Amino acid sequence: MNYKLSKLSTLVLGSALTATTVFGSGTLEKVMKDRGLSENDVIRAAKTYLPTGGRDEFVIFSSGGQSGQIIVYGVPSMKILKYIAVFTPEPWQGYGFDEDSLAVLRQGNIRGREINWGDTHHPALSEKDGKYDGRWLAINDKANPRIAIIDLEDFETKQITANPVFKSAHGGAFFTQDSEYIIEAAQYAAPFDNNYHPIEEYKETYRGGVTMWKFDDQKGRILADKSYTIEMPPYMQDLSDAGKGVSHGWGFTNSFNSEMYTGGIEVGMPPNEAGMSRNDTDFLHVYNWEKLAKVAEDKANYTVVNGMKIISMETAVANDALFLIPEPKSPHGVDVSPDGEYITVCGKLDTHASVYLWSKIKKLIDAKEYIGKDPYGIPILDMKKSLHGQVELGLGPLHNQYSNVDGEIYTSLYVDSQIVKWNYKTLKVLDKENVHYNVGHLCGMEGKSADPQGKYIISLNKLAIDRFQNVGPLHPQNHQLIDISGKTMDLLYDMPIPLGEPHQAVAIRAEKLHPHVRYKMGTNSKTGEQHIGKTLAGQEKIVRDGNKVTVFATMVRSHINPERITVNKGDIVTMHLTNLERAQDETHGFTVDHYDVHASLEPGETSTIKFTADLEGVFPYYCTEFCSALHLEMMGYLMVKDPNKKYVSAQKLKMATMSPEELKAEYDKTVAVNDATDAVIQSVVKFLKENGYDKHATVKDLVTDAFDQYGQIPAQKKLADEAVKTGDLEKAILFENMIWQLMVKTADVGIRAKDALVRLVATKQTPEAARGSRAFDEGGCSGCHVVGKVSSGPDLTGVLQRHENAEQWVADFIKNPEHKYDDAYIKGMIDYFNLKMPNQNMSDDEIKDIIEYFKWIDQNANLF
Ligand code: CUK
Ligand code: CUA
Repeated sequence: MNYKLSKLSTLVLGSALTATTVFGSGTLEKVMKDRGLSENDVIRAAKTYLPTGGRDEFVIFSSGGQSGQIIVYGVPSMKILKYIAVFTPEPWQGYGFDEDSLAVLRQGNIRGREINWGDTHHPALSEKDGKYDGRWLAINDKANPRIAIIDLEDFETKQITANPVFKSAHGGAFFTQDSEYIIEAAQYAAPFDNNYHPIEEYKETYRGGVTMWKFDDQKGRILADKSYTIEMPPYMQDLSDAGKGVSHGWGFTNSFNSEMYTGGIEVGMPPNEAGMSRNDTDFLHVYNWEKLAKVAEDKANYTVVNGMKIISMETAVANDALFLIPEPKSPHGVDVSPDGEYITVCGKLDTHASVYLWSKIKKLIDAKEYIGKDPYGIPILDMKKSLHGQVELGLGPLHNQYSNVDGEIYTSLYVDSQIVKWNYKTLKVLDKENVHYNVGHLCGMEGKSADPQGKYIISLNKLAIDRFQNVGPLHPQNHQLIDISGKTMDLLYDMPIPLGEPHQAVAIRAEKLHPHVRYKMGTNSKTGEQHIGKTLAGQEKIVRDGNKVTVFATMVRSHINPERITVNKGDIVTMHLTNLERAQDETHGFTVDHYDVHASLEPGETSTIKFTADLEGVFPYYCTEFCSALHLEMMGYLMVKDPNKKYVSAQKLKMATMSPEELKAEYDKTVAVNDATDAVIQSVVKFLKENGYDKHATVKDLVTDAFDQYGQIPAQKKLADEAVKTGDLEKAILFENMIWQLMVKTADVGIRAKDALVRLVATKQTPEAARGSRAFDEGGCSGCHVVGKVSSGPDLTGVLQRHENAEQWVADFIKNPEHKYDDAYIKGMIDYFNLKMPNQNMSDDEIKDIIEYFKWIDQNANLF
């Protein structure tokens, strides 16, 4: 048989079922002993282990800290799934290296300057009724006050919005309970305008603030012109949270440096850290954003600075929409309970958590009962009268998360390196767990939504110290997974995070996410609209307009069209690239060597790269994703000529050519291989149809992909036949080869579909049958017997029907074949195959299992 074909037949016939490994008894004990694992280790491993092909229950979106990106991983397996490019160029995704993603990245320019990184802290998931709806993800950049929006349909960044009045921002991003707004609080107070103001005028000209970004939750975009900023005193606003349920419509932001200390060690003043933490208390800011949104509709109520509507403190106060409540000094986290009634504030420098009660706060506000006003005229509410109570937790409490148990809350202790579980209603501490080391945020499963899921808490540790292989002075971060389903917490898993310092992470149930696997043909993934460069097969072209060259190109396994582009030195080259694939995961990457461009084109996507061809020479361009067996051939040349130079042609080499007879023989052979390959494909198609492939969505998708490839064959066949007509067999052979390529791709996907279908429709193997299958393979039986096929030995399908008292007969034969060599039936077999069944020294148990395996084969005989 022809090599190409026999290889394919093996694939088709031999890959339908893969043997399941069955470990003997005692294996687990041996592994535990060899690896020094305790029983607890093994239980923890089992709690987090995700078998190949399995899916996690939760998906985590972690901030990427100074990497400016987002990290996506699964829980409980802690398998990293993706880094989403947000504020920083990321070549694998083409982000920042093609024109369309650059357009998104450049939305984040500040005062006309390109910024190519971010300090991401707080990711947030969009909400409906305070519950995650799985549609949009937002994240802030603390260093360059910006908010980015990621679409969870394709996990791509769609928008970056710069805050035009803040100079840094920390208390974002936080969605309000119906995703009406995204909260972004400033951090380091600074003038709203872009002018110089002496630090001596800090109290007069420096300001804090909270920006309420209006969000269109249908389109998933921030509407800057419908957003507004609440001017706040130059206390350093820190974290925020949106009210929900009973406190919906309100926002909470805490602060430090209500001392308004401005340092100056260089002029002999005590340092910032001393002056900024002198007072016993700072202020929790409480504001009615719902009311202020209405206030901001009237021009008389706001001023505009750098294009941003500003509601002054005075206006906010006049509308009874801004209040301060003392909170223990230098707090960090503020977290609203799932029902919106309890607001927990943790102070880094205080050992207590303070639980405020919304109904108490509201009562004081309604009664206008104030204990005074701050220097800016903002009413101050009494701390004691606002508090539900305080609990001593330990050193350095920072952040909180909720679980599914009523009243249960988890708080990180930065200094103690512990997680404490306590009850914010009864104010009782319930349990503590050590973590390694210095934990910042916690991530509960939907743990800050109105519907926390419990089960796990992730501890986002700041230091890893001795937990991992030393990789130099810059250590990875450490995310530790903790099981909270029991009475006490149990630390399950350490995951090193090798990308930036993540601050907060948010978790969502995996089933709430519905990302797609391909784009509508010709989509600009950054806008969701049809791309101006959309190019279908047959529409490829190169358009010249002066020194502007525009290329409309397509990519499909395994070629780039066009394959040659010649331009003059200095030409500005724009290439629109469309990935024509419909097949899942068939991404093509594209680069032109030396020109610092790269695009990642997912199935159906169109993207544009642009460069000035200012280097003379020959530049290969190629597909950067290993997309098929002929991926290396997926290339072309950009040729850049200097129009002012004269090029002398080199002499042509004379190459030996084939005789017409040889060409004809080669052509015939190629066609014969294609016919035989097609027969194999048809057999797979028949199998798929007979077994109702279209009833199974995953299989159906694969078959669609396969036919996408197959459907391209007639066009190639036409070209081949035309070449034969004109007598150009050389060309005809190349087109026939192209057909073979398409057939292999079809078969490749077709076989995957067949495998998937067999797995779906076959009955489940009993443990005995699975062990038998393993014994059959390992004992060497499969060397001569192929199930469903006559090979060097007979097909064993139906072997249990072929003899009287067959189970016993077969068992005896395996145990002791020599005794039956003279049996008439066996004699015939020996003659036919010219082979004697050897004694494989199977144990009685193995033989029993093999019989069970044969029974399973017979149950599924139609599938082989
Ligand atoms: S922050 Cu870093 S640990 Cu920016 Cu929310 Cu607290
Ligand atoms: Cu396309 Cu490699």
